[in-house]
Amino acid sequence: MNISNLQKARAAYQPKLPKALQGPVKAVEGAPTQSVGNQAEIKELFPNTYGMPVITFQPGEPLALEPFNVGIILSGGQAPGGHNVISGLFDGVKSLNPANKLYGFILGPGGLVDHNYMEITPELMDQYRNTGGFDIIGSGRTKLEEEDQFEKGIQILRELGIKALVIIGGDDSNTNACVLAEYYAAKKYGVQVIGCPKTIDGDLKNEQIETSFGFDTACKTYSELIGNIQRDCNSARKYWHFIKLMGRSASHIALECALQCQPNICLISEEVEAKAMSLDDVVTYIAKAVAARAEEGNNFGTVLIPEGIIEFIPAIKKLIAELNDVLALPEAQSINSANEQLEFVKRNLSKENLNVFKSLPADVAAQLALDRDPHGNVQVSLIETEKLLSRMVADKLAIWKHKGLYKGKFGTQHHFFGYEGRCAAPSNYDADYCYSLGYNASRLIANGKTGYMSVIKNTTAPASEWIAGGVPITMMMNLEKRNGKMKPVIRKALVELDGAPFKYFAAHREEWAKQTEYVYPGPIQYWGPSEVCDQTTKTLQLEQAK
Ligand code: FBP
Repeated sequence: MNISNLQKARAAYQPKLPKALQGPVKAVEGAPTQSVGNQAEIKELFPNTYGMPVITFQPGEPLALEPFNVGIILSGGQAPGGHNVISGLFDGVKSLNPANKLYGFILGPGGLVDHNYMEITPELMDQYRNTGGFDIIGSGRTKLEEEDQFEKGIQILRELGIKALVIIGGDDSNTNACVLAEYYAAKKYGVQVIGCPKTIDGDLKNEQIETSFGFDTACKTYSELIGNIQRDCNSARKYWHFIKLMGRSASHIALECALQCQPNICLISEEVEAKAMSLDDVVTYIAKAVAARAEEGNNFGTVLIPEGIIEFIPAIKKLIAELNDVLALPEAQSINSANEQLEFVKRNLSKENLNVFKSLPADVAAQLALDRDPHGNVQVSLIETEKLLSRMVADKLAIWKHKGLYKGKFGTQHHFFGYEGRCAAPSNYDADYCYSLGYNASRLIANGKTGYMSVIKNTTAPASEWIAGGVPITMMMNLEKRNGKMKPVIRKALVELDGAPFKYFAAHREEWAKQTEYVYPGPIQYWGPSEVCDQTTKTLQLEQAK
């Protein structure tokens, strides 16, 4: 493998661990827990893993353990720091007994089912410490939900002598981890399953999980790019830049980038829904800001757009809900051309939703009617909302110009940032956080836990003061409709409109819209002053401010 100088230097970085994980631990148990919703139903579905206590690790005595092997799976979209979760787990498992082995299942959960695996040796591990990407074993989106998948899994786990499986994923993958933990516990197979909170989207968080890993690095990477665009924009003063940002349904990434870069406009999907805005309302909001800046002679600016916005426009949300049901109908399963699918959808939609469907630009309507990802999500990253909105704003401005209400110029550029940040070299925060999450998972395994997610808290404090432990995954669950059926799932965390990050943004956005108060964050720094290298996201700082 050819190695860059940055990677060589970064390989020598020793990630920090919370004090409690620096030696042997003891698990301190809290009170029994409940799920966030549908308690009776979730309890019935998870009789063996429901109600377990939250665990906190404190310094303790060494455990006398027989050697054991562990398996690891990377699931879903890439997020910076995945390799450090693996290196933390590797070092943690080896610290318990150097004879312990770690096996990686290749290309996601499918690797477990298809018995596709490799041993993570010390030499292999050393090539990937503190690097971005998931390429050490690859990732995939196979959904683990069928008994025959679990049974195929147990065959290979037994063959390799694996006592515990760690699944690194977002809300959907951790939901699957919980279902698997429950199944193996019910069958008394003696294999533990531990989850780990990953996703750049930042929507796997709650009272127990401060942030999902990768959000920090991805947002800093996008903010560097947005800052560069804003500097170009403020130099040439001739374009409006429409920038779509990944994040699936939640607008956490767009909000964090807005807090870092102070763009002229940032849309927040959750607000669009709360205010019941139509597509035309959103377009008018942008067009008014463009016109107001033109009045001051500023025919340039930046607009941040969360990729899931279209799903939050109430009329379109209703349409998507019905489309999901229609696409889950048995007759839809044998359709094999996009055109046929489009016609099928049109035949089966209610009149009201059909009208909304027909009112959408053809490319957007077609995308909404296509297949969902394996977890039932609309593939919003494929909808070119940045182009759609800029086209509609241009049309509106043209009408206003005709009526003499607008005299500016409206030149546009379009960008979509998502894949650019998902495999970036982890920031110091993500390098330490991920290593700690992995190391901590080894302690949950050593303490015999299953159905838990590895959690590290208090992460705005120095790493030595971070709090390590585990949270039962059932505690985060409720019932939601997926692929036409009610299913137990981890509740997604959307942007809270009464939360500190949104309130800070809302208090400043009018000024940012009118003035040019751009901030240019620059690239992630790994060495240098702590205020440059070790800052957490603004979202976390505002949320955790006492
Ligand atoms: P996860 O939810 O699996 O972490 O993936 C997040 C994400 O990056 C979203 O922001 C985006 O919508 C989606 O993955 C894109 O999926 P794909 O990698 O399959 O194109």
